Amino acid sequence: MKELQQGFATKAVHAGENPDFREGATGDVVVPIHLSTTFAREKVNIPTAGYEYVRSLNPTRKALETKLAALENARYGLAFSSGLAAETTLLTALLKSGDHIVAFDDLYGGTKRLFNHIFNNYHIGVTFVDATDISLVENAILPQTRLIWIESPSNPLLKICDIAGISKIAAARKLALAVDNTFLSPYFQKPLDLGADIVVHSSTKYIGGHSDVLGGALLLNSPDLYEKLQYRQNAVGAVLSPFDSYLTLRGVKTLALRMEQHQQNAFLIANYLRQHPKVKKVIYPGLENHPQHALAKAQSTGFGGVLSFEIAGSRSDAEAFLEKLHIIALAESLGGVESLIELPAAMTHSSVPKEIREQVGITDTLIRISAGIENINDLIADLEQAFD
Ligand code: P1T
Repeated sequence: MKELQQGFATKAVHAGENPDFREGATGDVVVPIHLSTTFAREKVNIPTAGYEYVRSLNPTRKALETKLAALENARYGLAFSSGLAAETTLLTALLKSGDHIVAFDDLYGGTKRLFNHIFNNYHIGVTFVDATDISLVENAILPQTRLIWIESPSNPLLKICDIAGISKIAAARKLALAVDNTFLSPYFQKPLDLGADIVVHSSTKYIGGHSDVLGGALLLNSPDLYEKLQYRQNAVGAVLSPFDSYLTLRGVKTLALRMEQHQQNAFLIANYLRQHPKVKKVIYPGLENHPQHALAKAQSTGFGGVLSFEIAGSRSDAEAFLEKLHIIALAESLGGVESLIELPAAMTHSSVPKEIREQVGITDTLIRISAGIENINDLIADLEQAFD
């Protein structure tokens, strides 16, 4: 099958899962879950079809890695046991003691925790900047900087940064640019096409899509970096299990359909919230009043399914509102078929100190919604009764 000419939805279904018609094979339409932890060989020095031991290579995980690479227009893909496992493995491949990272000041709280409380112990420094302003990124680069790390849209403030612009700075200074593409998924944005070096995913979110599997992925084009990452993926060992690879493969097949519905519901919720007297501010890149709306439109093919808003009142008003919802689940995470809502200050970003949260704009009344694919009337009715 010629994969390069195929459309996104076709690749989501077929890439990495071409039926095997060779003698002895069964022509499975769906890649089986290969549970065997080890692979026998006939000759001491020749692993059968390249397979030796499950941590280094597994056929189900390989199929997922091939599919995700196809979706991100990447040459190579690697699947990990979580988004943070992918991030950790990448950081070990790119950095050594004494190196420095320039990172967006609005990132998933767990990523900040990884930089500030784990990698700092290995003398790896980080400077956080508002990456919506490219000059701040450039000015933060030190002689020992090796990596620029961004999310766009960012979590939870949905800020957008200029991926192509930052990739030019990274290339000119010979730095690696990693873009966490979790919020838009490859359906709406392809950072490698915009010049990024590595795409990072928490596949726990839209890629898995059903809130039932934890995973992470790295997608890239450089053969040298791929070799380094493969080595570390095996050496560190944070690989995606065969069963979780299967669940993710199953989930990602409907990514195109789901993303359209997530986005449609996010738009309708954003417009509903915008006119509500108890809402102070709605943040959604699809709204024309979003400060980087034009940039979002130019570098992505959609705005995604996550939005945030400021509820009028105090933190206890925000908590009372959240606790009254029936359909929309009060839960961390995002990107599943079910709508989720959360209070970043108390939940996903509680590991970020309060003064830093306030500096970047994560107030105690900021609420984040991951719009699911349910009937929109039911979602709006649920919000309405919680406001009342
Ligand atoms: O949870 P895990 O699969 O390890 O992925 C971490 C991660 C990485 N990058 C982004 C942008 C993320 O949003 C996450 C995880 N985020 C949540 C759990 C959340 O509710 O925001």
